[in-house]
Amino acid sequence: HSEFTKPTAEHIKDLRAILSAPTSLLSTLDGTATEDELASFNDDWMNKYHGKGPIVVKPRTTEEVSKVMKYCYEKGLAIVPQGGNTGLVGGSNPVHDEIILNLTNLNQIRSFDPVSGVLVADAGVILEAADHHLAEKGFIFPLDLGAKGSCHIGGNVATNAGGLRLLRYGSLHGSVLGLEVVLPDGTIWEGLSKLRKDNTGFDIKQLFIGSEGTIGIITAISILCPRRPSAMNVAVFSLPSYEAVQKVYAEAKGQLGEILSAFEFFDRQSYALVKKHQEENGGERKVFETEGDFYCLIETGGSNAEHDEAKLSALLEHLMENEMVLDGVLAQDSTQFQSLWQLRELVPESAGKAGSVYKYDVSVPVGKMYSLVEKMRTKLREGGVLEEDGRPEGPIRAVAGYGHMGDGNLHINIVANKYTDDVEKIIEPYIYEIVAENEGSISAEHGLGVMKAPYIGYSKNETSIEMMKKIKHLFDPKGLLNPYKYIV
Ligand code: FAD
Ligand code: 2HG
Ligand code: ZN
Repeated sequence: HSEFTKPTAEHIKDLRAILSAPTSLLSTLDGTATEDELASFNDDWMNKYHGKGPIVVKPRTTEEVSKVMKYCYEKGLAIVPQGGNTGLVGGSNPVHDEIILNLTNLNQIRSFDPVSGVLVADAGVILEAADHHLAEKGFIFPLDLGAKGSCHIGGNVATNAGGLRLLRYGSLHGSVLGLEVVLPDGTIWEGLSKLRKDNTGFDIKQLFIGSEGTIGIITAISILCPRRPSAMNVAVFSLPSYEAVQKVYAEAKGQLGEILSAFEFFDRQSYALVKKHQEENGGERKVFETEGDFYCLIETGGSNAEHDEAKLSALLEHLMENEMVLDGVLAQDSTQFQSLWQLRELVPESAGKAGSVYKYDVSVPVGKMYSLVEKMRTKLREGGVLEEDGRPEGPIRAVAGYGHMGDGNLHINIVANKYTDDVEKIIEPYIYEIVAENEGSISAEHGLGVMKAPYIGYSKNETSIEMMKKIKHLFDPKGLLNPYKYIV
């Protein structure tokens, strides 16, 4: 990292002169923060990646972001953009002493048009806050995910997050209509279009969706939001096998049609992690008479409660009668709706409570998805680190498979008693090899960050990587923005 300027107290003085509020800059270099106080910015959500950034800047306006960027560009100071810091690939933390540019203070809703459904908001608005704002007006944010209480909508766009309802609302590449971005040299790109259709040349905003803070700072987004379904329901089933999950998925698509809004699956090991976590927090409750090796969650969202319920009940009956599922629970009220969703949404948090988690987020054809989990277990057993699932004394405590079935997106969480090179060497690059064998993607939705940057070749060919490098260089010729990540 000697290629970048080392941040000093002199830089802090200059940056303070740019920022309107004294609390917008925290640093260990001038005694305005201790190392402990900066830990929540330097450490990632998994506690796997630990940066040593001595400066956190929290600008309050796009103009302030622009001035900070211009200053850092002139001085050759490296920067890591940070939203809610919930990313799972070490993308939002410094690797060395990069300046952390955190967007928390850019948190205003700018406008909402109830006719078009277009929301314009600052990047630092928390996803759940944006969705609450929309709910009051009968609309919904077209993205939902477990980290909604802390992640930023700007961070969601920067990672091109997928989440729990992509099946219904599609990718952010479709719903984001415009962006306001500060480029590495401080230039403000005014791209906050509200148009659905615009064929006047390259669609520049697409480059920033999923760019993980490597080519610009997203300061505001404009996004198309659908009407909130007036009727929503959820059912969770226990099943005997992965084949059964696939059959139920096909059946659900056929019988529910346009009201199907999510289809998630999780295995016995994932469910065990959640149950343990809930038990430890006093929330123990029997959900199924008959448990299974697999579970699936089906959500419907429509405009007519009776019509939707009739469809979902008919599906439930059909699945039970034909012995396609072992057991099923249909939410009876909004409390149960939430608690059934928790069985799925709590998997990442529960795994985190059980140990240090190696997370893999891959796309492969749906039929092949679960074989990757089985291969991974075999590999770990052969490596002598997985004795038996769930045994707390071995180096590996659990291998859990779950994910967004409808998107062909599998999550493998390998819960270890600690992060070690020995365990990592057994898993990587093996996991990427088996993904490549299936012509899959080594990152379906979490991104590359620092974790997968060296492995991009498993999913992208040389020509694609060359084009990515050229684009990076075009926007960030000094390589100051989120270095050591994405493409290295
Ligand atoms: P951060 O973690 O702060 O940053 C992520 C990346 O984006 C970094 O590279 C950072 O530099 C960059 N960045 C952040 N903000 C900006 C900005 N304004 N401008 C430019 N670059 C920026 N992901 C999914 O896709 N689907 C899921 O279902 C899902 N579920 C999750 C559940 C949990 C419990 C957790 C902890 C994470 C989950 N994630 C999921 C990971 C997901 O990437 C993040 O939750 C979210 O999209 C990141 O937003 P953030 O604001 O926290 O960004
Ligand atoms: C989810 O789908 C998230 O719950 C997180 O993408 C997955 O923690 C993970 O591996
Ligand atoms: Zn996911």
